[in-house]
Amino acid sequence: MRSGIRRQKEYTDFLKSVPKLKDLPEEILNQVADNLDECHYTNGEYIIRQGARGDTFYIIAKGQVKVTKKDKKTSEEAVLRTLQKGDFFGERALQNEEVRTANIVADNKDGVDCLCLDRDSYTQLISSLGEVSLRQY
Ligand code: 6JR
Repeated sequence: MRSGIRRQKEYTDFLKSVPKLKDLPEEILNQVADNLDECHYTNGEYIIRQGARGDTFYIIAKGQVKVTKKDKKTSEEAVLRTLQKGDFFGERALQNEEVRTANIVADNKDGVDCLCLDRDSYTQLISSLGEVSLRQY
């Protein structure tokens, strides 16, 4: 079994490869690493559903996801973009306590792994980073 310390080092190293997170102070990165959970999704699984309430922030550790949004008129889901390893999502519903603005669907035949952070940790450790919390699309 991996020890907690080894896992923390692995997560911290990974976080340092994420462009918008890597400049956080070491102490904050360590606290983020301490609070991360691993979440696994199968191909096609909805990680986030548009309109749902949400309390989780995600960083992709393996695979890619599709961001889709329902067209009000046609009710069809349009693909807005794909996100890949090192990209994050789910910040919007945490930022203003509103609902999820888009769907996030796992898009990798071997599945998608994310590192997940709960609302409290996000609020304490990451929300002050404008590059994450104020991201414009
Ligand atoms: N738009 C997550 C990635 C986009 C994007 C456009 C929008 C909103 P969440 O999808 O956080 O959950 O992290 O809401 O907690 O182009 N994402 N690309 N969201 N919203 C979201 C983001 C991520 C879903 C996007 C996103 C919009 C457009 C018009 C309101 C009105």
